[in-house]
Amino acid sequence: AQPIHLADYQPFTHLVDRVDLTFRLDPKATRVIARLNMAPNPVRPGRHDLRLDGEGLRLIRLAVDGRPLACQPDATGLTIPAGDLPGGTFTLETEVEIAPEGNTALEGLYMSRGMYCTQCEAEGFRKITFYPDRPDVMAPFRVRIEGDMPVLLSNGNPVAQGPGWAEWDDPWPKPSYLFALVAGDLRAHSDRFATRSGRDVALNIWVRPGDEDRCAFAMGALKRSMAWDEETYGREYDLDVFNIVAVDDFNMGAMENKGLNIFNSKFVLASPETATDDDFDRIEAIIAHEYFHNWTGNRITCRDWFQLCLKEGLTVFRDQQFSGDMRGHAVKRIEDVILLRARQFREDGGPLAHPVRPDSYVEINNFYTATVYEKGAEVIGMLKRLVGDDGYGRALDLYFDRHDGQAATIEDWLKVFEDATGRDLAQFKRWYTEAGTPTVKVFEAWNGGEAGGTYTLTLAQVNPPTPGQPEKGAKVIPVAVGLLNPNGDEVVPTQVLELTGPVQSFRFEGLGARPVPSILRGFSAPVILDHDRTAEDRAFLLQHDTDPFNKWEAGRALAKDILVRMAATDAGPGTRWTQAMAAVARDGSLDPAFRALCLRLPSEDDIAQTLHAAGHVPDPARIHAARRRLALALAETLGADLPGMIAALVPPGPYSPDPEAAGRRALGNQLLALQTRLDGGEAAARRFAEAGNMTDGIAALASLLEAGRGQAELAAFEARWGGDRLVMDKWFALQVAHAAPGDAAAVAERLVAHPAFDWKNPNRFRAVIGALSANHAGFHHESGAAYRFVADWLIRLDPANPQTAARMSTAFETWPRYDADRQGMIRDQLARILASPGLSRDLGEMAARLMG
Ligand code: HT7
Ligand code: ZN
Repeated sequence: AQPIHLADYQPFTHLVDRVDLTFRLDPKATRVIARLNMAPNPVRPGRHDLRLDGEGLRLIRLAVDGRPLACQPDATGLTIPAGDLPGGTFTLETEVEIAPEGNTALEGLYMSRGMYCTQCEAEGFRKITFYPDRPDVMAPFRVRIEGDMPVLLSNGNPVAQGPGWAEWDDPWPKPSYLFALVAGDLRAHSDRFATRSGRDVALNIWVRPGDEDRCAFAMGALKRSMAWDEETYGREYDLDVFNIVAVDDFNMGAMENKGLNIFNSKFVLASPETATDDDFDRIEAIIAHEYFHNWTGNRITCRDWFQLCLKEGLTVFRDQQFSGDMRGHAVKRIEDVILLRARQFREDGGPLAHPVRPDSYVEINNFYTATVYEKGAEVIGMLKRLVGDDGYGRALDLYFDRHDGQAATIEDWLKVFEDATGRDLAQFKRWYTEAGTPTVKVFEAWNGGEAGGTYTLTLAQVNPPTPGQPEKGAKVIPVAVGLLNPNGDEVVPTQVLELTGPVQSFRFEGLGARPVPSILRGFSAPVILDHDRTAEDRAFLLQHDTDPFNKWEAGRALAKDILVRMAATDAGPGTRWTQAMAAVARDGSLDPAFRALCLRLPSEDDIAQTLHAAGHVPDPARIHAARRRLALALAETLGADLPGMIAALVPPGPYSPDPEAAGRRALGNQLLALQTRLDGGEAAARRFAEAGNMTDGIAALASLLEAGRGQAELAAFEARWGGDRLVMDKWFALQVAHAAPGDAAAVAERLVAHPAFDWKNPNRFRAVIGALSANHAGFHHESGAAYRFVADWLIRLDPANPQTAARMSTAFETWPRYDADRQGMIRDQLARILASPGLSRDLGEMAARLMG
């Protein structure tokens, strides 16, 4: 397949003024009748053929202004010659037949356990009807659904309904990727929201019968999101109804279709018995994210798919702000950075690196990445820091005023910031157009004197080569810095240094003593800080830094230094980190959630990333052993205090997922994992037996599996939850995630033979194959068994669901880090994937890029 280039963008030849759709639902033969009111696009003068996208559609009828045409579709669409079109406005009518029942790719109209649903982003609408399936063609839609289902839903407001039919009208012009339809035997969990201008909005969460009592948390999150967007961004909801539907078979997390969000049921359904604190957290964040898209994505959409970060980066930034407001900014920021480093830095450092705004793609589904989403959000965080909160507020108001109802670009976005703040963003734009994680090297100089000394901080940036981009210019990097004196007092409060050149020095004068700098506070830029620091300085910052992110970062860096040393040499764990962490664990003045984050060791993949960056070849087995050894050392340091500390952290009262209680459980369960290293699982087995909520139950089970126990508990868990798909996903994933390195592939092999392993369900597939690739030492076991197993399953899944197969192939993206044997084994698997007959465009593009 040929790549598509941003440079080739042209507006569409025609405008669509209005869309009328009729669906006659049938699992094997659904009829879709489309009436499109169209006109030539004045920005494309002259007469043009009309090219409509369409895939897998059986054309029944085609007419222009009532006159039948004999044009026949090809594999990707339908061309109506200019000569068959009137010079002015016209009505195009098509009737097609599709088979939702056989649609396992879960794009377009498909069926999930008897229920019809759609997924149109990015290019799924073309699997429903012939249409210019591109985001810059926007039109109001009216939809009639006929089908033998109790609930028939589409976008917008309900117009009319009767037995077996319903009509919906969406007055807001939208691109086809935001179209949605759902039909099924569903029950609603309902509520209402009054907007600040007085619109009374009906809210419904639609689920399968029996799941109604697991919707309350999601509904609360929706109402909090609606209120927050009004208060923080001045954005109100704009329809009379907001519907959410939970679906079991779904390729990603959720989808922001106008007025009809469709969610993976995993991100809606929650009760204390079935969902963990992390699940509750994610549900709140994803509900918010999809809701926020109503303005950043739907009212203002993307001109083309290269601009995906325009809506995704901004909406992630907004959902992060929201979660910070709801649950605490310090902990949220640390969690976001852990995720950014684990996913985006990993991507940026390998063969799949691409700019936040890519300039070419083969399959756009392959660009819903951590770079577009998470780095896209970081870029907005930097912009906000550079222009200040007021400047950001003015720019956003201007963005909504100027571009409401439009399909916009990154150039439009940067222009509103320039116009609102007067700042030139030409250099800043490199963050959008250049891939790779910059490294900022730090040099310090101290010049003491009678009247006070001068401290000079020199920062140098290095922008590494990435595929297709060997050389890069310097970026604008906001580096938030504060200085502490040797007593631990902050002598220079946070200020933002702007690094714009390759090397720059910043002077701080009149200091009484050589300060200890706290650099990159709040992780003010997505960069790797290369700062040779002593363990004393790190321990000092862990104790004294007033910036919670850098306080955590200091402990993290201490742990990483030790782990790198342990994995690369025969060094032992020493006592510095363990003593420091024991003090953190016991420090009742610190938020338990923050303490839990401090105690959480860097992941094995993160250690491998760090070792690679330091010029070592990571050995997965040694990393695994070092990490366990360090955890044991911490457990031994806390020793006999652990049971008392664990007991004291149990939150009072009935289960609640609120941040305070969740933080206590997070710390308590982390200490339980340490306790398991000392008692072999006695306490964890008791905790499992007594657990009154899923968070504690899963944590205890994970600890037991880590200790090589837990078989009886797994059986009890299965006996209790065997009928619950979402809970059983946890059961599958946990066993693979916590399998010993040499057993992981065999455990996965055994689980795919389990009668409940439904490989066509993306959640279940991810639970086993995804968990195996996330078990670092298991995936990279020297036998290569896990590499073969994952490749086998990607090859099997690809014909059924190319999007999910392609997404999961990122398991192989880190191959250049490892030794020649592992590199060879992974490349053999990639070659095998590439040689598979009938390989999809999705997986084909990924395997080719992974090969490099
Ligand atoms: N905008 C959506 C991205 C998306 C998607 C969702 C579900 C299935 C397939 C999908 N392809 C793209 C989700 C979001 O970012 O909010
Ligand atoms: Zn999104």
